Amino acid sequence: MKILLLLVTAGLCAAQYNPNTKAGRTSIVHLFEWRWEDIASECERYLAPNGFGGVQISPPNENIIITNPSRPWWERYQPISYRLCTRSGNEQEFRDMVTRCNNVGVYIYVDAVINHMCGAAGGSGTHCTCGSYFNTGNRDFSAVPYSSWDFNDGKCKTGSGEIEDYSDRYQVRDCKLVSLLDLALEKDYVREKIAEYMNKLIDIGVAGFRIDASKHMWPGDMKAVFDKLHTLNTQWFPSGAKPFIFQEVIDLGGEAISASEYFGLGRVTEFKYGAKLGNVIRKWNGEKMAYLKSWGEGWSFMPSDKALVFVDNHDNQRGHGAGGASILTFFDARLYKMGVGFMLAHPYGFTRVMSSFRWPRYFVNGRDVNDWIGPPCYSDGTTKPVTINADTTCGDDWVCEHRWRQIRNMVGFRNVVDGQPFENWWDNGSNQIAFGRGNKGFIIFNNDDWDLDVTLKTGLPGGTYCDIISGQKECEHCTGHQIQVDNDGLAHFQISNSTEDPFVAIHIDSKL
Ligand SMILES: *[C@@H]1O[C@H](CO)[C@@H](O)[C@H](O)[C@H]1NC(C)=O
Ligand SMILES: CC(=O)N[C@H]1CO[C@H](CO)[C@@H](O)[C@@H]1O
Repeated sequence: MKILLLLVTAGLCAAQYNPNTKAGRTSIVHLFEWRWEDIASECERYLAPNGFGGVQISPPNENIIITNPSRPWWERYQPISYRLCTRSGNEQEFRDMVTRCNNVGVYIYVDAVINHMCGAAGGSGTHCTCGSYFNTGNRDFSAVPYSSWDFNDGKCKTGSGEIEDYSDRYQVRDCKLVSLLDLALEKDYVREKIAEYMNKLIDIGVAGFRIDASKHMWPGDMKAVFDKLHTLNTQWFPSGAKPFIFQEVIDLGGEAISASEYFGLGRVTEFKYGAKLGNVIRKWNGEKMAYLKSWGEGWSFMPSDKALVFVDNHDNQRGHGAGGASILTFFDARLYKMGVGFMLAHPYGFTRVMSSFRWPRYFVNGRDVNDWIGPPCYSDGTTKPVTINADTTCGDDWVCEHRWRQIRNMVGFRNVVDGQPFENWWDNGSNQIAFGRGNKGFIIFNNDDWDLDVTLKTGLPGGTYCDIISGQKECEHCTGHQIQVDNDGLAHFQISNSTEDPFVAIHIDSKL
């Protein structure tokens, strides 16, 4: 009996690392700033049929309305209460989205902003997305409610009350991050209020959380909150399933706080991944793709089963957060597709695909002065719906990288090769590389400035395969290049360095 209990407990704990996605669905997509109504439709019409496992959504709780600058995307990281109304929609629309997505097996992951409330200069009034009264002067957030007792003002030891020195772990966790009012998570009342919010979302049917600004909270305080969380809604999830937790901890090395302090609570965002991959694919700092042979822990990343990985996120694609200039984004589409293709083919980590809106980048002294611009919206600030063009791309400045053929088909590739070993590596000592995933899939890149022409062992059974980068299998036809694999698993590849997408990927489900 005792042993059984122990086993059950261990199983429950482990579930926080488990994304809770349906079997055979191995990636989630961040539909940054999308409206709930559009996400519900996207789950049904696109994400489910194409094998996406889930959606990370923008924060669903009430936030301050910022008018100078006009409605920046970052206003959603300035909570006013835990009421569910934002530019993405109201509670009714939120519930409808969760139900409709869950019903087609695409789960919802909430961006939970629990470290802080809005900025100290927010003022007082009802200029927020549900119209709840607040006053930053006396720390009154009436709709939670929080009062001055519930913030870390007395605990922070810096003169300004702000984080002044990132090498001091007490400052990083007890002081204000860019003036955001820092909640006292050591207080049971605050823990209760946060847990109440998260439990409401769990009961509605969400599958997990991205925990914003985790580095700025003590892991022990976070654990106390997570210990109060319900198990997932059994209408869609197995009994006893715990919410997936992935924590935003920016750790590029060399700071007081390391990602490993959070491994006990769930997965952690691996920010080294996109920063290093960007350097490799851009061929900066003497990097080359041949070095990717030891990608993963071999590059001193965190253990694969703790990592949430991504090529870019909503912060570092516009120069916020970690990463810097090397980060690949949709603005560098050709390199970006290679980067995302590599990520989705490689077994390391749990993968998140980015889906962005376009903004007019404008660099002054190396900094994008338009990095604040919010989602496509009407003059009254209402977020525009995501329109879908006849060719399946998105309109109105919604980029929809997840709908790009190369990226969508690689999400499928990852599902097909799930659990298969990384093998049959080849490289030319430079930027031509290839590898397989057991006998299920094979991918080859030419990021050199000359053509590739080589015969390689793929590990795949003999047959004719359709390349899922230049096209795909439709009925029994291939709309892209065909690759012949002989009975020994050998295949001949030719990739011109100036082709639109200098990589080729085949898998058993693309066999004709
Ligand atoms: C292909 O390589 C040639 C040099 O061999 C180079 O001039 C050209 O820019 C390359 N094309 C691309 C798209 O990188
Ligand atoms: C170092 C280097 O460039 N090695 C090889 C890369 O691949 C081509 C053929 O695909 C060779 O010609 C190069 O010598």
